[in-house]
This record gives sequence, structure tokens and C-alpha cells, in this order.
Amino acid sequence: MTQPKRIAITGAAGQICYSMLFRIAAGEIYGPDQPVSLHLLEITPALGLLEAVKMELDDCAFPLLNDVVCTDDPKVALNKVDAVLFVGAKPRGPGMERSDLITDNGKIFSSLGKVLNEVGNPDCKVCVVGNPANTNAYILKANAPNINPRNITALTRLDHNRALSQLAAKAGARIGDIQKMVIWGNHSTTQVPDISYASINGKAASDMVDQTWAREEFIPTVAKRGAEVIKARGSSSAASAANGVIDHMSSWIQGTPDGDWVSMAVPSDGSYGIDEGLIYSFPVQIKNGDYTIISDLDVSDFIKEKMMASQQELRDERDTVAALLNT
Ligand code: NAX
Repeated sequence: MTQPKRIAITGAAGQICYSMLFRIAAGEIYGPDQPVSLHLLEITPALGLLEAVKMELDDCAFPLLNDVVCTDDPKVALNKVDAVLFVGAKPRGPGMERSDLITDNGKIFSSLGKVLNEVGNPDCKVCVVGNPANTNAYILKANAPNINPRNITALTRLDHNRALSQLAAKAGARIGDIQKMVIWGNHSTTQVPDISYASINGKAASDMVDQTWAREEFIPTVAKRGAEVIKARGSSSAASAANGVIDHMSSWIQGTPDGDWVSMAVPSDGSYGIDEGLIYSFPVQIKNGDYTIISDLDVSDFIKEKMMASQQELRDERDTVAALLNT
């Protein structure tokens, strides 16, 4: 029998996970032939609720679901797993900016980073979802030097998908007709959704939509979509975030199609003048479970200025959490 892949998921009794765990158990990350084991981590007061989630997972009788471990002990959850989805954190409420959460949530990531460093598989693939996601991933990386730093990533795929959806609606196109969307930078309102390289059925997207729309409506609509969802539903995006995580992980494991790419926040290699090591969203192509940053795009002055502003925000966040970066 194929050995199951073990996936640890933090914040497993929360909203995003309620939309995500069932899809993972159905094979949507590792594919239809790969059994999975779920290591679900929660804080102690949420263990009762987590048990209810496990009951529902059991009741689905997923053929690929090997076993489910529910625990409040990070050493148990993170022990030698193949992948970790760090979802658990305090979410943003109405009127809150992501940056309001930075210190509280940063502490969670420094302590979990230390545990991952101690018990983790050095090659495990990590996706940080809990906000501020890029900086939490940065904290995690600083506290887990034994883990391959390239494998510590953060989620901007939800932003990528939001951008695809907005462009498709504007151009009257189907999502599947669009290639080469880009989200640059931080998962925040400084992110830079960029259609400069996008094509729709092989034609340049920038020739098919009005440039004023692309600059003045598209960018802020995508960047502020999270806040719009909070305003409309009273809590942050859950099903679409879960879908973004599944897209992020399945692309990472199964690869990107020829001629296309996806957006992922990964440690910068210095491309485009972004500080090495900052967790910054770039377009990446993925083969054999490994990603490559697309590093040779011709970036306009307009976009470059916004990319630098997003970098500055990440530098400021890094400075705010300096005390959490010492291992
Ligand atoms: P919920 O409050 O529904 O769930 C969070 C869960 O995490 C809770 O069950 C809580 O008990 C648990 N938790 C808290 N501290 C923990 C710890 N130290 N260890 C383990 N579990 C812990 O939030 P949810 O809506 O699921 O959102 C989770 C996170 O995702 C939030 O930080 C949210 O801001 C972030 N998001 C990130 C997005 C992205 O694109 N990167 C988009 C959606 C979302 O805003």
C-alpha cells in the first residue's frame, strides 16, 4: 500500500479549515491515488469542537483518509509531517487592519517555528495562511533554521484567484482562458495585482481592457477584497481562502501547466531588487515539487513603484517583530 502523506493543519476547528479539511481528505492536494493522514492542531479550549470536525470527517468515509490525529500538542501535530498548513491565528474583525494583529499572531509563529525546528521533517512544505501571513512565515523561517527555507511559503493564491475573477468579469472571458496573472508583494492592501503579462486566449489582456480600469479599479478592488468580504459577512473569507490553500498546495505538489504560472509568497532570492529572504509574492513555475521564481519580467515604472512600497511594508513589519526573530 502507498504510504500516506501526513499533513499538519493548525487552527483546525476554525472557519477556513471547515471548508478545507474535507477537500484535502477527498484527495484535492495530493491527488486521487495518494492516501493522507491529518494531524489537526487546536488550542485546548477548542478541542471539543475539533472532535466534532473529526466525527464529520469519519462520517464522510473518505477512501483516501488514512487517519486523523486531534491534539493540542504542537510536538505531536508537527512531528515528521510532509506538509504543514499554518491556518491558526486570530482573524481580522470589522474595521481591523491586518497589521493590528501582527504582534499577537507573531508570537504564535515564533513558538510553533521552534517546535517545527525540533520535530519537523527538514523538507516539509509549509504554507502560512494566518495573518499577517508573509511576516508570520518570516518569523517561522527565522525560528526554524533546520527546515529548508525555500519550503516556507505564504498564501497569496486567494489574491491571485480574486484577480483572475475580476479580469474575467471585465473582459467577458472565462477564467480558464486567462494565463499569467501576477500578485506581487505582501498579502495586504499594498499587494500589487498586475495584468501586464496576462493573456486571454493568447492575446494580451492589457489590449483588451481599459488601462485606467487596470490601474484605478482593478488593483484596489483585488487588494481590498478581503475587507469587502468582512464587511458583507461579518467575518473574514473562509471558503475562498480554503480554496486558495488547496490551489497553492496542489500546484506546488503537482506542478503548473506549461506556459502558465501561479503567485506564491516565497523567500525572495533578490529578484526585482526585493531583499533576499523577505517572504514576497512572485510569479512562480513549479516542476517536480519545486518552484522557480520568474525573474526576468520587464516591470513598468508604475508597477515597480508599488512593488517597492509593498516591500517597504514588509520591512516595517519585520522591524516590528524583531524581538521574535532571535532563535
Ligand atoms: P477562525 O477564528 O475561524 O479559526 C482560527 C482557529 O485557530 C481557531 O479555531 C483558534 O482556536 C485556532 N488557533 C488560535 N491560536 C492557535 C494556536 N496557537 N495553535 C493552533 N490553533 C490556534 O479563523 P479563520 O477564519 O479560519 O482564519 C484563520 C486565519 O487565516 C486568520 O489569521 C485570518 O486572518 C487568515 N486569513 C488569511 C488569508 C490569506 O489569504 N492569507 C485569507 C483569509 C483569512 O483572512
